[in-house]
Amino acid sequence: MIRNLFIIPVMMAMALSSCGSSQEELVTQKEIHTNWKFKQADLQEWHKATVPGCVHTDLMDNEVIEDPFYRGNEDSVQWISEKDWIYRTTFEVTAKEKAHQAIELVFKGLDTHATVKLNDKEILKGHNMFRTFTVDVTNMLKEGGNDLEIYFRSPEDYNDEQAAKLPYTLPEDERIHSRKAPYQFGWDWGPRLITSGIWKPVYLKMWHHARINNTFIRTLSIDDDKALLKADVNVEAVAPTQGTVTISSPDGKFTSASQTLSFKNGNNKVTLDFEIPQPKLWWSNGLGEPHLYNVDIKLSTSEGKEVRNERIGVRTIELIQKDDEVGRSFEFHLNGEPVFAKGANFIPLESFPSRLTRADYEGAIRDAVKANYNMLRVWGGGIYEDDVFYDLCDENGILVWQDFMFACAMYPGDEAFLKSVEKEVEDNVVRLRNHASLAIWCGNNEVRNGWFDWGWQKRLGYSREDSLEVWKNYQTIFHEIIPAVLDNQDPSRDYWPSSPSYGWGHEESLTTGDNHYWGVWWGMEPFSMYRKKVSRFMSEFGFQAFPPWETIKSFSLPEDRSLWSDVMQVHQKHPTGNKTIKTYMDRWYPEPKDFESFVYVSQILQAEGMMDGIAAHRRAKPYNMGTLYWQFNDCWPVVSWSSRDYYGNWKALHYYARKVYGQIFVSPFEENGRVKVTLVSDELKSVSGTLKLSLYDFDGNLINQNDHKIELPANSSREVINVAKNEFLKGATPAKSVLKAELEQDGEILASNYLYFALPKDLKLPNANINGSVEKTEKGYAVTVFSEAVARNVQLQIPETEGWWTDNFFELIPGEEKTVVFETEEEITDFEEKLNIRSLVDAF
Ligand code: BMA
Repeated sequence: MIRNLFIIPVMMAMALSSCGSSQEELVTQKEIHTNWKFKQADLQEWHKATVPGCVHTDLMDNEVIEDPFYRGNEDSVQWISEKDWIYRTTFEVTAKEKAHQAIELVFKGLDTHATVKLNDKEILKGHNMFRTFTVDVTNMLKEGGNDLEIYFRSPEDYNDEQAAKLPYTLPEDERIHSRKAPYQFGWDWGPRLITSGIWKPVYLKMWHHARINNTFIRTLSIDDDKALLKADVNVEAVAPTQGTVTISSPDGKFTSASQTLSFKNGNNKVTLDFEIPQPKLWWSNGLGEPHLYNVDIKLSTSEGKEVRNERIGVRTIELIQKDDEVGRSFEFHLNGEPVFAKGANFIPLESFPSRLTRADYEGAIRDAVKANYNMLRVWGGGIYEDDVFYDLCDENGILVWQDFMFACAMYPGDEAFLKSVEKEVEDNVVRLRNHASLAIWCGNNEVRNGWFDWGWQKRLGYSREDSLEVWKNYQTIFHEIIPAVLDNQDPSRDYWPSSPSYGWGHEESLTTGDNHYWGVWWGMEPFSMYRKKVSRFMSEFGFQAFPPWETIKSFSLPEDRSLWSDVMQVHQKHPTGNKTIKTYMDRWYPEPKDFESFVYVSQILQAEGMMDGIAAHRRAKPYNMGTLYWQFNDCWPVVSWSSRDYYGNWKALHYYARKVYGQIFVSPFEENGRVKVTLVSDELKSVSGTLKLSLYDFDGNLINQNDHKIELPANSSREVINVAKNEFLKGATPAKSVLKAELEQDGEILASNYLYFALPKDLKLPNANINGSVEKTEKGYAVTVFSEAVARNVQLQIPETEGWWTDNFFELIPGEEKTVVFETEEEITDFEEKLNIRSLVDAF
């Protein structure tokens, strides 16, 4: 008897596991992406539609409108968001599909005020493009054709209606009533293109018995021997049933953990602890490998199985804020190590995000990595990014600062709105919480700052009661609803209610928390103020530049190509943008000889000015522990603060960012009549080397050279040279001299940089006569250049060709050769004729 009892369960277990591989899938998914048509609600004609997509791109595909990015077309498409739109399809359901115990219709994203009908019956009303909507349609589907219709109400209409219900006006009230991407209503770098449509996948999810709803995997503790992890697996059952949940490693990196239990009808939470032996940690770019573990989460019941795969990183990430003599620190610690955050603010890559592809995201993250970023801030006026974005950040060691989507405005506080916000936050937290790259949740962008500093209450004539109510609604969203969802769904991360902590006019912005310093640009303060306005963490600051000439050509005709033309003004969204660029340019540079030269100089101006700021932040480590400039990218071809344009072309700033964000950064600078050199290291161990300082005149004569043996401590910033300027120059003319500073280790240059001793407009740069040779290489074309005199900001260009220069906007000292590669997949037969080379002196 005893033997039998013992044997039977083992045999059952064998039977279960042997059918494991052939077990049926519990869950099947079927996309509903074909046969879609759309029309303007008050017209008769139906057109073909693309799903996922949006009405603007559909209208373009049907040649109803022209490309809104071209010339001044933006204006001519404004009617679209004043209209209602209807999307419709018919999809087939087979008898086998219909036989599932549960069937859901899932909308990953409806933009925005959507009424959904299935077979003529209303099944959903949605008012939030950031949510996933799931409708139980088990008893509503027919075998054969099913009609699905979505009516999108004009977002402008909806906003007007909601605004009229309030006794006061909320700032930005033409957009804040809709939970919809704020930037689409127009921003100071973005066009006003307010989309409607099915912007994310729509599908049927069909299942038997039970299925996995979602998972939450987190690291509890790490030591050299092992990491302890916990997984919450949320299982939903159609009826009470037995099942097993298993966590395993598909590549044998850890021992599986499993639990068999009885599920009740509805939601069931299963918690499993598991251990990873000798864990390899996840590190951010520059500090080590962003190691990821594959984890399979499997649910099996007598009816079948469902397997989900997650990739997780073993790491700890904390925001450390400590009171000190000046204020309070703001620094991220990754696996216990303080990390200097280097990167920029990420806005949506597109005005029409539904047309983004994986390749678009790959290109963007690749360029962040190439410029030595380790952090991107997903800014609160855009969208919660696609899963692909976070996957790529995980794989590439890019930490993510994630804002919730609230920016530069106050928000309503009615029950329906708050409920919608709560659901949105929950959907996105659950979707993103397993990503190793996700470092922090942040409530909003500049909402608190705006309330206290931008004069809204006065301008909008608020009574005391109005102000109390609007502020109370703020508190409810950012200090009650969001923290409560995070407590429940992601207690593993820090929450920062609003960025910045104080507006840049406040003393505290320099001593406590994070800062958006806009004295340069908005305040017209000189770039040199960047050195004075160093805070604990710079989460925004920036300066505009024109996009590359080829990008300007893409949206303009020759007659549009001047600073004040109508078309160029359409592609400049800041109220005084071009004037501001010109004012700053006049301070530093002579008048460029033509518009194309102006465009080039605007990029140099941006790069040099921002370099001043970023270098100051880097030198101020550890007082300052992060610098995220405004802004990484663009959503259309425009003049903006970006360092990488809409087409992925690098402005000069992106090349400069790569240098200043290097693991080792050499920073020569002039201050109070003294020449100083600071060395910054982000390495976690000390670095030794030789600092080589070479002073040249513009003909390339070496005036002075000296070497200094350096021992640079781990994760530090050290001033290593501090000499009176006169003494340093040894009688050389400041306007005709340049210092090259290099850190050398065993014959290898770890980092280098240059310092000029006069403003660009006072420099006596001679004609450089840059020459070169070209060689075809595996990846493209290698160009070796040399010059007869010092050449500043050398730019190489191949017009009308897609490709990327491995370096650009660099300095050339006579007697030195520099080889850069134009990486391209194109065959360029007349490369040498096409190659344009210029340097700063050629612009005037
Ligand atoms: C910042 C951002 C954006 C804006 C940028 C430039 O404060 O948060 O609102 O685009 O300034 O003005």
